[in-house]
Amino acid sequence: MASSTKDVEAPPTLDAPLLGSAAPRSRLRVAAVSLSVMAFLLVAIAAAVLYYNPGGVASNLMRLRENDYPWTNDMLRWQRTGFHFQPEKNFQADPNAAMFYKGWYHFFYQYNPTGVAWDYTISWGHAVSKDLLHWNYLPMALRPDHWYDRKGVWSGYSTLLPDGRIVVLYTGGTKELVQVQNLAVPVNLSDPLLLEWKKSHVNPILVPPPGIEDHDFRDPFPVWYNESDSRWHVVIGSKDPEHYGIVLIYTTKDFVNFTLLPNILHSTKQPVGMLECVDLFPVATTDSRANQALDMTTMRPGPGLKYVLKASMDDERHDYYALGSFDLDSFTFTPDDETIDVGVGLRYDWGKFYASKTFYDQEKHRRVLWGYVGEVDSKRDDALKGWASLQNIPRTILFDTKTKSNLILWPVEEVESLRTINKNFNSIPLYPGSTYQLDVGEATQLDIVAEFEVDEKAIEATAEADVTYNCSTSGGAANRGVLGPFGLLVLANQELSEQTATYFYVSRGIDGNLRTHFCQDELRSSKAGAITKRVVGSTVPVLHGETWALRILVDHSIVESFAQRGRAVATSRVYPTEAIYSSARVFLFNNATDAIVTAKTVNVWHMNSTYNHVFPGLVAP
Ligand code: DQQ
Repeated sequence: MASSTKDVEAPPTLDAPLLGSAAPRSRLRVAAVSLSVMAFLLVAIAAAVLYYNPGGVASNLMRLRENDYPWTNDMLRWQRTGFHFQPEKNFQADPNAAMFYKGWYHFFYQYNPTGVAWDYTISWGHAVSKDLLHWNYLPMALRPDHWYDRKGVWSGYSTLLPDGRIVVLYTGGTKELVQVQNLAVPVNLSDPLLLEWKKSHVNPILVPPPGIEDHDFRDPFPVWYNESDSRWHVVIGSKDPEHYGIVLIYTTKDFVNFTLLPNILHSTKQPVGMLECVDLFPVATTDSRANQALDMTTMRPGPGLKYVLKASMDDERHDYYALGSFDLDSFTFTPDDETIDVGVGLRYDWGKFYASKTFYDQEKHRRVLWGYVGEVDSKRDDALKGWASLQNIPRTILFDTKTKSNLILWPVEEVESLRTINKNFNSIPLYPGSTYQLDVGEATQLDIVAEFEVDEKAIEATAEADVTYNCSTSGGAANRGVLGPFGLLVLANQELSEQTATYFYVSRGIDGNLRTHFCQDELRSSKAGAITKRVVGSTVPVLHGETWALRILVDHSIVESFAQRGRAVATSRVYPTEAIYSSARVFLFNNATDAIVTAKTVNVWHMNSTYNHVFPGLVAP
């Protein structure tokens, strides 16, 4: 269910600095004792302040728990982003698709208007933008105000139909928590802001069919329009009694009367559980059309096309996709490779990213992806901040015609318009075990593009190395190998005791083949406890003749990293305590034992802030 965060791991207890000379043990002991005394004093002072000042920022807290960090208001304020979409306050989650309508990008999202966590008041927030970056909040589109959505207006899709109509299909939680599907439409199609919405008087339009549990039937999505019989096909995620994920399909002519098709669109080969927020779309696979996104509603299967089936896995809270084919007669999806099916193979993002959806932007002929990036701090910290969760910077999606095995996810081109001061670095040799500070000033809002080369001689001299390497079990950037890790440390303090490391780690198999791992290490991202810190990542294809390429968007408490121009992505939420404001730095590093790595080019841009504000003349949602 939506209310829980299931990928939480126990925070590790690593405290060694990543690089540079370690302090002698005696000094460490003295430092540790002084730190403990200071920490104790800070906690005691904070507890006293809270106890005697119940009207203060943390008035709802009577005392700090053991792992609580004594955040200051300045620290918490810093965590709010500069160029990401954020409501003014409270909790946001699933993007509920988007559309371009009469000159505006409309964005809908799960929003709790009353608190910083998911609860049954979950609604549809609504905002508009001209450029996907500067946002105007509008009044909420849908609230839980009928019996069929009393326990929440859950996720769904907003769809612009080819005939100009707009429909919203969404899941409602009834009083008894049965998941039903509902229809809503804009009151006035000539209003570019689509300010008013009305729910259909025949809601609910669908209830769970026989054999489907009441709480396993959600997130409807109109995928396909069949001109020959004027029918829409609508898919809904579910799971079967054996815990295999399934995608149900209905047909409808009017979004009121539906027929359940006897076959199912897809059943997972592994018992991966409930499929949330199912998405299905075509991608062009030929070089001539490689830069072109395709509209699912009108595109017919044929040569030069593949289909992407994506589902958000409720059990593990990650978004998986599979590449495959689509049969319009049987209306079924077949993955190219069953071992890379949804739930077991490729992911949109190897970090924190969930409940994503795409929309086809007919204005710029591109497919755009949003997912929400939840918090990994404590509920108490969210209450102190007054807000929770972010949306990633929207990403375009294309098929990778070079590897033919993955998608390419890349920040929308509009983001580049936020770039201001640029610092460029070329041909910087990084010797084994070294760091190199990039002198860019305050490093809290950045777009970094870097390319690395690894010393050919070291690669040739390495017969076999780290065949079983895996980002998440590796211990992170401090764990040295022959050919890695190397990359960047962002949101780092001068001493590197706080840092988020984004890096490559090259291993070599006995067959001689190199394998590149792309990882993001959050283990030292904050000195605060009560934060989930992990090493995330996966392998990424690096083709013959290619350099190792990274792009990193740093925006206060979010780090979005793209390897090999978007073949693999990792997003992290991080909450530094020292590497903030003017103390945030960025470094290159090479922690390989044997290879010299050259940072061939590094471009660092400072990023302008965008606005998120109430649409002029309207009242705050
Ligand atoms: N969140 C929604 C559900 C969806 C889940 C409820 C995914 O409709 O399945 O807020 O995060």
